[in-house]
Amino acid sequence: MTRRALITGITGQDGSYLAELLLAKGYEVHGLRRRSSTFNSVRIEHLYQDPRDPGTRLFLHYADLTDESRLIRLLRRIQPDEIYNLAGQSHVGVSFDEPEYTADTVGLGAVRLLEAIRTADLDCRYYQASSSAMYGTAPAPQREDTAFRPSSPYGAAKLYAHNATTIYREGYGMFAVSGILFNHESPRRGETFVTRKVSRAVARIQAGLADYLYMGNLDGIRDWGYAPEYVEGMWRMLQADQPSDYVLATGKSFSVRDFVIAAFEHAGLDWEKHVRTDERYLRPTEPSAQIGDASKAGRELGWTAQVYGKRLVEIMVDADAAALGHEGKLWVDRPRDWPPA
Ligand code: NDP
Ligand code: GDR
Repeated sequence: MTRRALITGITGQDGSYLAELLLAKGYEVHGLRRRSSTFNSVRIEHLYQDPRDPGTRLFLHYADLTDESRLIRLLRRIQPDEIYNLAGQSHVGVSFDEPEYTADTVGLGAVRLLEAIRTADLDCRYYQASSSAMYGTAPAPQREDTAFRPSSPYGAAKLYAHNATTIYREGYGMFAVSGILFNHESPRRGETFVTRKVSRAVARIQAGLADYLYMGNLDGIRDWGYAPEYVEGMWRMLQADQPSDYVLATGKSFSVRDFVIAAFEHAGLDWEKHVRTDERYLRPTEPSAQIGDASKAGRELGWTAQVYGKRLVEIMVDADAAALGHEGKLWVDRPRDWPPA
């Protein structure tokens, strides 16, 4: 029997890679998309299938996590076996400007979806996109049993959704799990997250289209992995015998400054000539160093990160440089040696 999956946030970075993965595994994939005045489906354009074709296995539905009745109606109609909740306002900096909206889409959005599953009386498995931002000021390395101390409205909203997922698992016996994912990047990363902002700027400066890159705090320490590997980890969590939460991370630390230097060096440029600071990109608070310990996922799911550090920087800078040459079509973004040997 064909398995059926529903992805909220299918138009985002992770949603696009997850849709690719599930289609390759033979799933029928349903995705929620938001109504927008401009096209917001560029990351999944290459996966588009004509809904009139009888063999179609990808279906998109207009919906928003702020609209509970729509979620219930859709779940009743689609009857998914697996739900991946990846949707929501995902920018930490923006969450300081829009804390209420962030709480609504990220925190309450997850609860609306969990309630819709109960209301529609579905027997399905649920994945919640939890985040290392929930650890906030907790000291590194962080793992599943590290106490959460979020330091942003986004981290607090994610923690609410994370706790709700645990409550629905324990209270209603649902197969509901949270993947606590550390930063994962790719050429499909949104242009305002730091890695993509840097790789895009480096490509443009190298091509003579820009002179300067304006940055905020360069001292932040992150654990940056490669998004296509992380969606495989999400899928494995839902195939496990028992529902349990897992950290996915590389375990390697890199500062924002390290990333900037590596990106400029890869393009043969001197970063100090091109990088300037702009206070607008500073945040009211920053978390402590974010470095994950994913040994539980390694032991129980056989998952380990393969791509990180300079290799990740190179993949992103090369893709942005190539995109300048082919009209920004970033879905052609796999490095030649993918998957890594
Ligand atoms: P993106 O920002 O790329 O994608 C977010 C998705 O959510 C988009 O499809 C967006 O739609 C959709 N969305 C936003 N608000 C709503 C709403 N109100 N209703 C329905 N859909 C909405 O994020 P990523 O792909 O990077 O991340 C996926 C999830 O994982 C997010 O929840 C993020 O917070 C979380 N996460 C991400 C990590 C990372 O490093 N990437 C690490 C840990 C957690 P549209 O395209 O229309 O904007
Ligand atoms: P993060 O990622 O906050 O970890 O959230 P982001 O790339 O936004 O910032 C990383 C670090 O870089 C510093 N920084 C800047 N950040 C941005 N965006 N723009 C800048 O100009 C800039 N200059 C310096 C930041 O201050 C920070 O220290 C990401 C998101 O994907 C979340 O959804 C996810 O949950 C977490 O990762 C894990």
